[in-house]
Amino acid sequence: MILFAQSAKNRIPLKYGAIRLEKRQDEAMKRFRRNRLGAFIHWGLYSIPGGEWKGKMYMGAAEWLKEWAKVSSNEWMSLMEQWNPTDFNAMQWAKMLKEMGVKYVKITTKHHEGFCLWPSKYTKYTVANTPYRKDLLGAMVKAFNEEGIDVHFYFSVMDWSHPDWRSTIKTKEDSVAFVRFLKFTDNQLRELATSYPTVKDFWFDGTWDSSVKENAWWTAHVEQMLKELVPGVTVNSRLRADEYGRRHFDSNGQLMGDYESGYERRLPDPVKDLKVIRWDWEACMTLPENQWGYHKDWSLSYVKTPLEVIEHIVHAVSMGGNMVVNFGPCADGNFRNEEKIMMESVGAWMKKYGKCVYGCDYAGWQKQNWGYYTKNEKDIYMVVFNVPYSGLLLVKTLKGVEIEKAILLNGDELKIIELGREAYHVKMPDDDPGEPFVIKLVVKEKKETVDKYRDALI
Ligand code: H79
Repeated sequence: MILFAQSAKNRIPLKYGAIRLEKRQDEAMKRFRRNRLGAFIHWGLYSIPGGEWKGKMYMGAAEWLKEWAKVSSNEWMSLMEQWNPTDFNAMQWAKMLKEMGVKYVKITTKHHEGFCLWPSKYTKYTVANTPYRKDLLGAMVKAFNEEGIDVHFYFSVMDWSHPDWRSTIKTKEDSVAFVRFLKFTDNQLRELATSYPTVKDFWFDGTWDSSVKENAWWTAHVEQMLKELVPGVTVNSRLRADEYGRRHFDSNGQLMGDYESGYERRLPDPVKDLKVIRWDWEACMTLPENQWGYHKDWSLSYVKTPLEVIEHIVHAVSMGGNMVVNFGPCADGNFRNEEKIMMESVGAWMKKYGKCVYGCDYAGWQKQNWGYYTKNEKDIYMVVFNVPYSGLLLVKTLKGVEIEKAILLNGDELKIIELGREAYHVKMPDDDPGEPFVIKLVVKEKKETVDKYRDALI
């Protein structure tokens, strides 16, 4: 593409930049892409206080409570004495998530606080040293895999529990400590990769500090190490920095890691931001405005409805991205009711209409206000969220593409009215489905279409 060709001329040599210029096309990456819908699980010591510390409720993200309430690491880690999720049932979690229709789950193996859900031998702050004792991560990996759900590991590089963690390197001592810290992190990552070899992805967080940016070599090394240890593994862009301290995209504007992971609690604009289709990407979102871990009081911010979550999922897929919906289970091992209802509602919709999500991609057709297009091979899906008063859904095809049929997923055919020059009306079904629904367009290409991936802005 033109933009790549231009930058190729001015490309500067980088030691720790992108290791490839195009999307990965191997089987493991195709699987990551096909999966499209995932769930996040944020579960750690922060799930115990649930946003409340010494009688005071904090509105900030519950998993950052240690920071908001200025709790010392020792005091925070003493929460481990209360860690005993007796209601935790990995098979039940796997079944619930399977019902929701997610194809993969991203689990917080270790969040910023430093508490490990697996019995790491490199720190005492693990589930093994709590009243619960058993390996929670291992139980989840096993149960999810048994249900055919891929497991991805969330891993925070920033570790508030570790004496050698530094956000900035100011002295020689800092630098020596940080080298030890990187060694410790390597050990934990190697431990995760070898103890749970079915892991499909590592999703890094807590990598924004200058200490990490100044050690770009280490981010490149981790990507390489994990890829050697786990064939096919995918790694998010948030891990990576180049030697100029550029993150996600290197100094030549090329994506580092396998997919872009900057869309946190937001999505690209379906018209203005079509550039995202040039790389793989994954967005993640919370149900409240910004709560990842369990927070006792969900009245403190707006909570998304199932309808909104379904729209976010389709929105992401329509632009060639994945969507990960977050859940923050309670410390006792139960999901809150709002989350259970969300899983069920999304699942019911995915069961009926998931065809427009799994394995689907950007269709290249001009977005219309009734909803989104997705595409699977030759089939185009219209995912209708807003029904116009006229009951007529405007469709503009790509040049040289003709619509032969418009059919509901139950097989009913809809009336098509040709308006001329690649424009059509598809007539709403007589009975309004009363929920977002899907129309499959069977299309015929009159001739080779050349502008499939045109950027709407150029
Ligand atoms: O795990 C969830 C969040 O806890 C974590 N990522 C998701 C998946 C996350 N929280 N915040 N961030 C990521 C972004 C960090 C923002 C920061 Fe800052 C801005 C870090 C440093 C400057 C906010 C302001 C936090 C500390 C100061």
